Amino acid sequence: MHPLTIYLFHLIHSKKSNLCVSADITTVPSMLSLADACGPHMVVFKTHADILSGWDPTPVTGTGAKLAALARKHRFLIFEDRKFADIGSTAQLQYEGGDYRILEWAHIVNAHVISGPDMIRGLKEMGQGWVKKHDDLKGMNARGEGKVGEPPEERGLLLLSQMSSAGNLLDEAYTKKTVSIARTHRDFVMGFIALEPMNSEPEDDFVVMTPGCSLPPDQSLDDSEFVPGAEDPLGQQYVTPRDLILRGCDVIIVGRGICNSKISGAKAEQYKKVAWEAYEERLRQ
Ligand code: 5FU
Repeated sequence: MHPLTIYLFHLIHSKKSNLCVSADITTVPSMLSLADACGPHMVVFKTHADILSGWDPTPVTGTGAKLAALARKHRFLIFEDRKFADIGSTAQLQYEGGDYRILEWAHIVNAHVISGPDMIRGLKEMGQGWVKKHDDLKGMNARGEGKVGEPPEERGLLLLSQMSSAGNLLDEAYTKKTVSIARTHRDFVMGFIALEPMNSEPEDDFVVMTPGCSLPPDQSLDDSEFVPGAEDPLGQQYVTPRDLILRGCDVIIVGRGICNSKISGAKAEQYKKVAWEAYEERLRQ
């Protein structure tokens, strides 16, 4: 199993949470506050670095370092939803370079395989190179933890094998092809962004993280400006956390249902509880 997957499942069970909070907000201070407020309730924090204004690229003290410190404080994995899709060489530059230097702070990134499998090889070279460069941080225990129980310095990739948006072009043949490409890079590909489990061969141990997840408004709690329904006005399609977990997804990804709320920590806790109850129900079946 991929080392980050081992750590992820350790977190899922110790925090009783299958929740990934997606930071679909546009300033660095609000993104960091969201990570801090939701940290106790989530196992993964998903970012879109390129929608944030005020990104501080300074090594060691900048935005990436601040986010990494929160991940250590609350124990969660950072997933930059970069959706790489270019040729391998360009994807490597996008992963390592620019102001964001994603490689330094994101445990997980994702990619479309539209440009072919060599792009995965390119990203894998960078991810594995990063781990080698950080020998001191590499040692993991059996739970997949790094030093003092913190997230390990491993790097992993999720492939988009399905999407939640209406009319997307990822048909069944594309999904199957994506999974078969993933099988050739098990040492770097942790799993998929998908709407259902993708494991079908005995040796498959891919994780599935699923966006397009919402709860109906809760009168006692809900103060969101954006209350997700069955669809948003731009084709996002929503399913409840319970549905997703019962169909076998490992982690639910929730964006505006949490991050548009003034009480994002309480909303995260609400999503966590509903998903965890469904997970326990699934384990009993
Ligand atoms: F790959 C995908 C996908 O198929 N659907 C998505 O919604 C990614 N996403 C991301 O999950 C999207 O870019 C948002 O960051 C997030 C969902 O946000 P929402 O506010 O919960 O709809």
